[in-house]
Parts: sequence; structure tokens; C-alpha cells
Amino acid sequence: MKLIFAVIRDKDANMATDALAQAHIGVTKLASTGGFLRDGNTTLMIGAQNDQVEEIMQILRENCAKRTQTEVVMPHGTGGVATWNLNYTPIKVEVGGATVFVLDMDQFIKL
Ligand code: 2BA
Repeated sequence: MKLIFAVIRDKDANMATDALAQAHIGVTKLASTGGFLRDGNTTLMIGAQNDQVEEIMQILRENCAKRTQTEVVMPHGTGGVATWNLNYTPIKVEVGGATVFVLDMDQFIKL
């Protein structure tokens, strides 16, 4: 058995959870925040049988928008302290798709 965590964009979450539900795959949607962009994202927690993993990956591939490059403006050189002369640097980051963690799961119990 596997425990899958998939970090996806908020706007892809409903499509992905609908598709998983249609495939009779249980999922829990968690509100999360990316450590780098500090923007909201969604983490899906999915308990699955080993032979469902590839189907789940395919559903995520089909329902989570492709990665695209976007420019964000990051404060820099302030050590996290707000000052009047913040230095902002535009940088390019890739967003979209899914960041997926697949863990071995010992037990899956419903009490
Ligand atoms: P964030 O941490 O907000 O990162 C958003 C995107 O910013 C990343 O997309 C990556 O393209 C870029 N990025 C992240 N750290 C960077 C850095 N130090 N320098 C330059 N660019 C950087 P993804 O890699 O697709 O990650 C999307 C979200 O997945 C992340 O949001 C975070 O919530 C999660 N994530 C990614 N890697 C992770 C990891 N190793 N462990 C836990 N969560 C992770």
C-alpha cells in the first residue's frame, strides 16, 4: 500500500479530486502553503493500493495544468525584516503540474 501526497495548484484541485472520485479513489484535500512563494496551494492525500499508483499519476497528469514559467518579485537582502528601502528582485519560477511524494504505507485502518 502507498500513501501519496501531491502538491498541486488550487485551481486544479477540483478537477483532480472529481477525476479521482470518478475512479473510486479516496482523497483528502488539504489547504497548504508553498514555502518559497508563500502562496496557497493544495495538497492531496491519497491512500492507495500499489497497483493504483500509475492510474493516480495519470489522473494527476491529465488534470493538473502543465508547468509554465512565471515571473515573481521577491524581496531580497532584508533578512525578513520590513524596511522602507526593500530591495525587490524579479525572478522566473516554474509553476504548475504536481509535486508528488509516494510513501510506503504499513496499514490502512478505518475504525
Ligand atoms: P513553493 O515552495 O511555493 O514553490 C513554488 C515554485 O517555486 C516551485 O515549484 C519551484 O518552481 C520554485 N522554487 C521553489 N523553491 C525555489 C528556490 N529555492 N529557488 C528558485 N525557485 C524555487 P515546484 O517545484 O513545482 O513546487 C510546487 C510546490 O510544491 C512548492 O511551492 C511546495 O509547496 C511544494 N514542494 C516542492 N518541493 C517540495 C519538497 N521537496 N518538499 C515539500 N514540498 C515541496
